Amino acid sequence: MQGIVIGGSKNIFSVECDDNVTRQCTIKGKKLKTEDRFYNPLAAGDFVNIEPDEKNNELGQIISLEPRKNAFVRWNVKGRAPQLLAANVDRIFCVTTPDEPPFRPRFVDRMLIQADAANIEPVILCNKCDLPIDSDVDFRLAEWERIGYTMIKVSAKTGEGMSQLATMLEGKRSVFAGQSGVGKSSIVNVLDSSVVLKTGSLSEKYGRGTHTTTRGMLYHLRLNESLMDGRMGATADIIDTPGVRRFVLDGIDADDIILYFREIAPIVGTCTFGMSCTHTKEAGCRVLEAVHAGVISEERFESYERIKEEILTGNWKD
Ligand SMILES: Nc1nc2c(ncn2[C@@H]2O[C@H](COP(=O)(O)OP(=O)(O)OP(=O)(O)O)[C@@H](O)[C@H]2O)c(=O)[nH]1
Ligand SMILES: [Mg+2]
Repeated sequence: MQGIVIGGSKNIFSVECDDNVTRQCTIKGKKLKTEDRFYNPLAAGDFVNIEPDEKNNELGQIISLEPRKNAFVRWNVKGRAPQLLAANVDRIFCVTTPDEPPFRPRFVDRMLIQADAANIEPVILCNKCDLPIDSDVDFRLAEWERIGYTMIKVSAKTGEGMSQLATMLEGKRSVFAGQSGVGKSSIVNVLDSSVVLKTGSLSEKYGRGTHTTTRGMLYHLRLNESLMDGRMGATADIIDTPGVRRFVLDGIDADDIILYFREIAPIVGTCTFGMSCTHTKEAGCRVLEAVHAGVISEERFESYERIKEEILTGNWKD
């Protein structure tokens, strides 16, 4: 029988099966044949084949994993392996805030890079737009839009922008990712008022959020009709993920990182020294020229330099 993984830990997974029964499943033989490079063998959104338990219909064993359409991962520093955050999704919503927790544009840049590397369309979802927006933050948000990323601004608190978000989510499977405390679970609660996820206040001590959500989990939402112009029956699948303190890239070479900066990539290769240009000091470097001319923003260029450095040194900053 087939099913979709709703959530789970290292050993036990909730699988919503084709007969509409959600079973708690272990992996038969403890290991799946296909995947052993990941920290966790399965993620929310994975399709699996299971054998229901003969004695207890609420239990089962996972026999195999169906090939993934895509997977959103990050490098888990402590586990020293890539960690699956979600599988088989249509879009990744990179959730950020102008403040509370403090705005961290490089965190967003890394999520955008990892999404592009996985061939999944990223959307930047800026929550807490009820808070005052600093001019630096405003510039960065506008810059992402200028270079072609889809941006959506909402407030889970006031409801602003939520109809537009609901319309984008309808009929699709999306993942919410971002720092702890940006309001990922709060947004889910506003989209479907029959869902009540735990949300947490920001930790005073760190101003970073307290990791309220501890496991990635797939929800079948019934979007509130008030968000859909009174239309009932609109649905959306959302994978809510736990906030991470650091989003460390997985599987991207330092030399390739520049190609994931959408506004820089088309210029790479046009420098006088071609592909061997390091974009640091060469005469005839078209990338540096574009930075000086303001075609590429200094902020994004610095983000590129720093992320490249992080990959080379393994010294990842918050
Ligand atoms: N001002 C304001 N606060 C918000 C908004 N949305 C959420 N919050 C608050 O932000 C805090 C964190 O919200 P959560 O939904 O728990 O954040 P999260 O991203 O799910 O956090 P983790 O589960 O730890 O990753 C809570 O105190 C919310 O009430 C908003 O739009 N505006
Ligand atoms: Mg949460």
